[in-house]
Amino acid sequence: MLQVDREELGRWRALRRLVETADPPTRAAALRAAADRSRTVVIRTIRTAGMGHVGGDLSVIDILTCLYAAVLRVDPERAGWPDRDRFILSKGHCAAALYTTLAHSGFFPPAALSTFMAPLSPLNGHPDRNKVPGVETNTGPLGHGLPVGVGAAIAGRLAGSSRRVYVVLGDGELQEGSNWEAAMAAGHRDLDNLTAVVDRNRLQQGARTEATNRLEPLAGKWRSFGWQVSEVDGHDHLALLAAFAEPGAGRPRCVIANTVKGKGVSFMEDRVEWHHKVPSAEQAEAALLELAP
Ligand SMILES: Cc1ncc(C[n+]2csc(CCOP(=O)(O)OP(=O)(O)O)c2C)c(N)n1
Repeated sequence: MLQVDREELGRWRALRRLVETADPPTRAAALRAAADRSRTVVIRTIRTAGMGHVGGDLSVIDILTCLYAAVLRVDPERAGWPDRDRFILSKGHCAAALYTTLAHSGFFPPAALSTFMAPLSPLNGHPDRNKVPGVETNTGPLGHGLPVGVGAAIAGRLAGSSRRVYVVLGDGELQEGSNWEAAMAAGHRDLDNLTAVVDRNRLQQGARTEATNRLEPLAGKWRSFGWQVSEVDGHDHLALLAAFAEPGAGRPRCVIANTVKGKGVSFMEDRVEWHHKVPSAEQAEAALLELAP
């Protein structure tokens, strides 16, 4: 069973305090350092496992860093606290990015990441809520996270709780029709306790999203389903935080985060093959050098 890591927990609490109280440049620098550390760990984790989805991990890591360092009301010491916010990584193939962020928040020791996808490890290729503290729902089959998030938001409302639900989706994932049923239900019920974040890196497995099944005008689609929409640079931490802090309008919110698949490693950026290619020893070394020169 994975247990809280006290050292990481202390570090995470200090980061949260700093992000809350510091001036914007200091806040931005702290978030940048946290995200870069996570990128480095993701590369090492995937290299050790010999499997993973590095491109999508690197595109989503700034979003995850912002959520855990500044937005989500969670407590790694009480992972099941009833009024915690619920976070769902619907693009569950990017489990390495989620596990790294959870480990860096103190939910469990980062050393466990070296077992990613190994036989009997709790850190499976797709997240399992029964094995990993902090994981709220099992994901991997695309198109399920938002419907579950809608249910969780309705449940929160029925319970009279102030908790919020956040769901991170892939843009390729939006081609699953279940997302649009969920979006329609959330709009119909004015679920103002629900935030969807689209990791808009414009690539999916094997192709560009727009070549496979056009998503644009994406913001207009969400608006037409009754959502409040903002669009930001998904690698700009302060812009992400501003989007999450926007005053509500009594409707569900969608943040379209424009990102780059493979962000931070020049030879992986916006390259379709890095969806699930594993870096060689030399490539991993070059990537780590770019991330921490
Ligand atoms: C229902 C379903 N169909 C197919 C897959 C295989 N698959 C895994 S990742 C992926 C592409 C997802 O693209 P996107 O949502 O844009 O993720 P990202 O590019 O951010 O990694 C596919 C088709 C799956 N996991 N679930």
